[in-house]
Amino acid sequence: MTEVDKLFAAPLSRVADFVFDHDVAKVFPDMIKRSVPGYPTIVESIGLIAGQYAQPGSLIYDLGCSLGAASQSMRRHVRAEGCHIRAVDNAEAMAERCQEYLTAQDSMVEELTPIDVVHADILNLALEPCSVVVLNFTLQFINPEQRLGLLTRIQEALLPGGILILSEKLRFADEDTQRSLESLHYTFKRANGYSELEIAQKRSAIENVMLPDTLETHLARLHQAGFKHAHSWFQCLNFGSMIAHK
Ligand code: GEK
Repeated sequence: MTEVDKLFAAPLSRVADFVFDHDVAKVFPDMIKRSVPGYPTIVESIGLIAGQYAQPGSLIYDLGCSLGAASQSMRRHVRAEGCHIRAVDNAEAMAERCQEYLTAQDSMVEELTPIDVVHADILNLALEPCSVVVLNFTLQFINPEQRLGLLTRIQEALLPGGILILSEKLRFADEDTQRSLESLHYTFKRANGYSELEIAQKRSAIENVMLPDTLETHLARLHQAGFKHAHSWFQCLNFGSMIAHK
């Protein structure tokens, strides 16, 4: 069902801004695994973390779900009675394919947490009371000016004791650290079979679309959004994940 990512393999006369269309959806599982160091560990751990924090009878959100990897992991781990997962993405190609993947998971595994896939912009989505919210590499695609507003709405929707899991590509204020980890990230991509051309073209496609913040900016913003406590739980090269507690 999944194909090898060759989207940037041939020279392009003009590299357009990156969009989550049908071509991307087709190769997405291959693309994200070969591009994001630590992604499989993060996805598996999201299931474990959600399993610990999901409250009986509550809603769990996977915002910017793409093909639903985090949702699939949570469905395997959440054991609390009566939970429901809502996976949301504003890219039609992603939401459609996500639904197909989840239906396939349903037909193979019994008694999984029920889930619905919603094609919507998370900036306009009314959030219902929930115990766990996942933003797995989604916030970096949101306009920086709208990030605090979104996080505040998530904090307000969370039940007491609820958590947000926030994974992001990280930027580093210290220039040497930034250079070192960026260069190691390209080494990671080369080791996964991406050519210099693919790396360069992907970088120019994504640079106006995906705007990473520093870990310090994230933690300060989470506090500003009203979270009681926020901390990092994972980092691999320049990619990391945090938990924010209501
Ligand atoms: C995973 N979480 O595999 N509303 C809804 N969705 C959005 C919005 C928005 N405003 N902006 C971006 N997206 C996934 C991976 S990918 C990360 C997440 C990446 C969606 C966008 O359509 C895309 O599917 C996703 O956020 C980001 O666990 O490609 O690096």
